Amino acid sequence: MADELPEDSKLTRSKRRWAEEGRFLTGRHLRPDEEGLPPGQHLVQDWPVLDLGRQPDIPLERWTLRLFGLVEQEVTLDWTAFTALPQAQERSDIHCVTSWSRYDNDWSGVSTRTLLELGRPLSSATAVMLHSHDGYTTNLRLDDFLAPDALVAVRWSGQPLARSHGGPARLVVPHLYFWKSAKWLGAIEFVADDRPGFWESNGYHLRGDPWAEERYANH
Ligand SMILES: Nc1nc2c(c(=O)[nH]1)N[C@H]1C(S)=C(S)[C@@H](COP(=O)(O)O)O[C@H]1N2
Ligand SMILES: [Mo]
Repeated sequence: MADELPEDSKLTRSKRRWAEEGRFLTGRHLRPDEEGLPPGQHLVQDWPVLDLGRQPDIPLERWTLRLFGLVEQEVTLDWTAFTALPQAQERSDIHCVTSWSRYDNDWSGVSTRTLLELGRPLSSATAVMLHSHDGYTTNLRLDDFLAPDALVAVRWSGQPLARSHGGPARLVVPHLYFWKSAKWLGAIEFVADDRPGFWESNGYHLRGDPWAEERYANH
């Protein structure tokens, strides 16, 4: 399913270095203020694109989403089956670990709770690993994955989600840094242990709560 990871881009190398240096850390979560943004974040009006240097092209007729791992029954949804599921709408903010935030993004798609009912994970499943078509992976605790405003989004601002932003379908988990929101999502693996994905193996925090400045593994 997932392709090989691309060669490291300049951005990927910079982000690895920022994790080593502890770039953007303020320590301000220890003395919260009234700004309305997580510490060390600034607001942008545009919407930056971040990826590993490859934006896979997945035609809708070949698109699938697979639920596997510690589940009662493995499920593979095609586009028709996925879009026939109850559609959720959520407005939420984006907080990228590279320090930009963007308010009021209107997403629609399928709630992660709806997907859970289909996948029926075993009680031994405590976390998920997300697998994307560019070879990217990221991990989430099951409770974070199932946050009430988390969804697999196929539309943004009423339009089909652009390929550059992870279309046809991406995860959106707004209460964590945006690297947890896997673009070009292909599979959700239910697992027993919360193990690191791509950025979590490259200096970034296992969980990534922006309000607690959980940017890096070692700072
Ligand atoms: N498949 C995949 N998902 C990904 C990434 C990636 O490189 N590949 N980058 C992550 C990072 S670091 C960020 S900040 C956001 C960027 O999403 P955007 O390009 O829509 O702003 O996607 C996240 N999800
Ligand atoms: Mo990011």
